[in-house]
Amino acid sequence: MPMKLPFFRSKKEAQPIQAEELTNVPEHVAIIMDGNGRWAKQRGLPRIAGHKAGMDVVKETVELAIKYKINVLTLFAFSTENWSRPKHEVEYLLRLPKEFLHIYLPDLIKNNVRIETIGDFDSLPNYTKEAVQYAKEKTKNNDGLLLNFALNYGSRKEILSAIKSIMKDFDDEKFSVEQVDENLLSQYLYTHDLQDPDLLIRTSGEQRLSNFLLWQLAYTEFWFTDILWPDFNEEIFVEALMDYQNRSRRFGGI
Ligand code: V07
Repeated sequence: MPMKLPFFRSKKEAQPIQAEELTNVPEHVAIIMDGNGRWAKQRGLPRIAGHKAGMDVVKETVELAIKYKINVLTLFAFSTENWSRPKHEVEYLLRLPKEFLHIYLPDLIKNNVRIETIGDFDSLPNYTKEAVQYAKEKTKNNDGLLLNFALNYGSRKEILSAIKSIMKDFDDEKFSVEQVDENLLSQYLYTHDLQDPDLLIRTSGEQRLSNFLLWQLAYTEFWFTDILWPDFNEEIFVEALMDYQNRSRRFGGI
């Protein structure tokens, strides 16, 4: 018999599992929010309708992360590969940060959320940069959930740019070859002051990393679901958290 704990204890009670009942919650959860286009297609809607629906699920997921006492939530919002999509889709996607913040920033501030990004920020359009920079500034002293958006992010690019910076600093005699170790390289990544993710979630049935956090996910638990991102909800999230809890319990038992 599979030992799968239900989100609801029993149909009769229909009492959701309390946040306090989850132990060993991952401190840092990273999510590849896939399946927005497919969700729209299934409804005969344009792809951008899926992105919009996905945006609202981001806000719901932030609330869940707070409820379940997660410290860091890293969301893959825009990859360096996304530039090759049709121009109107790219433009729509890159307007979403501003739209999201217009609607939700006051609430995020109220909830003590700090907003950060990883990725090639400078190459983003001004309308994206300005809105996100404003939000970072407004939330920089908050010490609740760290909401970290991967924006124009690509892991190989990140590692390459780290290597280039390391070589420059080596040229400037800041350290010797012997001092180049994992810790030093980590300090040159976008994630330099972030702990590595404990749990990676990818929606929509794809089971690959798609150039996301290749270095940082070395020891991370992976969790995949066929659910499309706009359908992601508390029940699915709790299932992922419980699977993580069970894996870490087994791991701890050895
Ligand atoms: C985007 C919605 C979620 C599904 C995946 C693709 C579409 C929220 C943001 C965002 C980013 C930075 C920020 C505030 C909000 C976002 C993009 C796409 C590019 F500071 N959702 N979302 N950014 N989607």
